[in-house]
Amino acid sequence: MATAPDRPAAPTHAPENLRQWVLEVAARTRPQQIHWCDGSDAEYAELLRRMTAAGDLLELNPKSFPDCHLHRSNPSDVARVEHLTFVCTVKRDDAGPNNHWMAPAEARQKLAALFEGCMKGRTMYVVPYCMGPIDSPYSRCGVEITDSAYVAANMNLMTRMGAAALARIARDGSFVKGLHSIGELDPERRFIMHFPESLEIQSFGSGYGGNALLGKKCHALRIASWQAREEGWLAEHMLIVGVESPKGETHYLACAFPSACGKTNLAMLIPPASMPGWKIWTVGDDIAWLHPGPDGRLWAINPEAGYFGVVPGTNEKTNRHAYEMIRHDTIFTNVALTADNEPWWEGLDKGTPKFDWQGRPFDPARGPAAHPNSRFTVSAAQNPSYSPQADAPQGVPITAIVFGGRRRALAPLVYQARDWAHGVLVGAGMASETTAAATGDVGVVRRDPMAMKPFAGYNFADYWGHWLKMGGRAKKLPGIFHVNWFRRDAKGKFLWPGYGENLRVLKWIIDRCEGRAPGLDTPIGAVPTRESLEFSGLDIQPSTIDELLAVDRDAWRREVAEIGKYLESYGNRLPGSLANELSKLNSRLD
Ligand code: GTP
Ligand code: SPV
Ligand code: MN
Repeated sequence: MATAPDRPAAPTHAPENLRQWVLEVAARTRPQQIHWCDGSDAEYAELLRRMTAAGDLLELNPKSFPDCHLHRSNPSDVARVEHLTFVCTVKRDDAGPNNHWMAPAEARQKLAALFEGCMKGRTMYVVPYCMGPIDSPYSRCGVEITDSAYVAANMNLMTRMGAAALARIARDGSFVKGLHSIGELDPERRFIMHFPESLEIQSFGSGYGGNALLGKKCHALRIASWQAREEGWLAEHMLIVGVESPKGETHYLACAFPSACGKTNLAMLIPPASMPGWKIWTVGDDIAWLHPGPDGRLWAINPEAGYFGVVPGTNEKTNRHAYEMIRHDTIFTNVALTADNEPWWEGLDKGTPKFDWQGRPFDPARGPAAHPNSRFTVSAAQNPSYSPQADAPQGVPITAIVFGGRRRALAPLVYQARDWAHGVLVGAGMASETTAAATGDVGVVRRDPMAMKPFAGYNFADYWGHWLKMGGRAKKLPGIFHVNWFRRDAKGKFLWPGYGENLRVLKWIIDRCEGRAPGLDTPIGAVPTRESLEFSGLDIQPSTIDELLAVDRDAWRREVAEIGKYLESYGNRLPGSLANELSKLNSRLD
């Protein structure tokens, strides 16, 4: 329902603190009308209809892509902006060297000026959402106020949004306050600010992804990681996947890879034909909230209800389920178009682009047709491998935690940490080549601890300390592993086929956790013996396998020196036991 700002027809069960906040925001931003989202299908259809009429969405070919739409974002607004993302804590050190920091008072003042009257002539959407299954004790709610219909529609797909969330907010009494305006989409007037101490987010000047869909990175990672430390759990940039063996034994893995490094693909993996009987169940593709359960294991829920996934590279061979899933009821952002009004992207393997992602006639001289960070938004329920456990209030028990990065050299295909504390060091020492998911250079190796560099809402030193403590909280800890699907040969070709074939590595990981597979001890951890990895049906040279599993001591000594320097930059807040793990690794390498 949309009403004039002085008469916001709040639903009857909207709690008083929420009504007050909505009125306060409306008084400052002065929208033409207020719409309280109820999350219904009719509302979603109406949002899309309105955006299409306004030219913000293009309807795609209704025969081949029914109920699919294309959104072209502002060309200066195509990815997360890490340099404009701030954690505003009272004490600078609480945000840590890993975050941009601004004093809360200064940030509020800056934002107040930007938000003043910014919604004039626009509709203000009030979006109540629940991160996690509605009836899970682990779920947390928030409300995003936004002047973007695109954001409201995306939040419908990405979260449990609307009436049920509002009812839970009324029950819980508290919620994360997220305020968002696209402003003028001016990169010079763009800020993504977090106030973890008061559970607030304010985002101005971007309509894209993690900058604007505040339930995702802002709430479920930055704010939630802060709450998780206070309350004794973990909020992580991890997919959650169930791996069912031909014998019917299912194990759940939680895997942290940096942005655009293969989480969605691994979460929806299609087993290779040579591994019949294996099944993959997707619980989540981007974020995991992990809690110690009564049985002493770590249990994970996916706070999200949809996928905001990388489009380029998706085809029938790499990810058949994703390919099928995005053929209906999907919002595409920044893909190219064919003459038949079908979406097109690099790696699609069929069709030709007529218009690029900016709607210009495609000219290869201007770069790729689809933006490298073009995305699909789709409800998780459309995933053919969606796990029946994905809505379980208690989550799923985690057998292994897997870290991974995009490293053309050095990191072997897979290795296992010796124990939890060593595993925390493996995570803290992660590095990966940067991708198009954030603005800035692509392909530069940077440190990205636990794949959380852009997402940890507090000082990494404290975060590692919290991880180490979690080792004492859960009595049956998952094994910790590191993988790298992205090793390359001298010509720049990937050494490992990746995608579905990654199941071979997951199988070894599970077998290790179950005490069923041999490993070869190396200074950095255990790697598979050649016999313990399942290679039948895979066309790969034994020399390539050896290269993929090799641990080059000299190169690792240099790496560990780099890791040491990085960890030292956290000063005396760095946990002593992490420094201790590092020196143990150093002596193993000597
Ligand atoms: P975010 O949504 O940004 O967090 O990314 P993500 O980690 O979910 O990455 P995603 O699965 O979307 O993959 C990103 C890119 O890596 C896509 O272009 C994929 O096609 C490619 N990719 C995924 N898995 C593999 C793999 O095993 N090998 C290779 N070579 N490429 C892969
Ligand atoms: C990522 O960058 O890790 C994403 C996409 O998952 S965004 O929602 O834009 O952050
Ligand atoms: Mn992500």
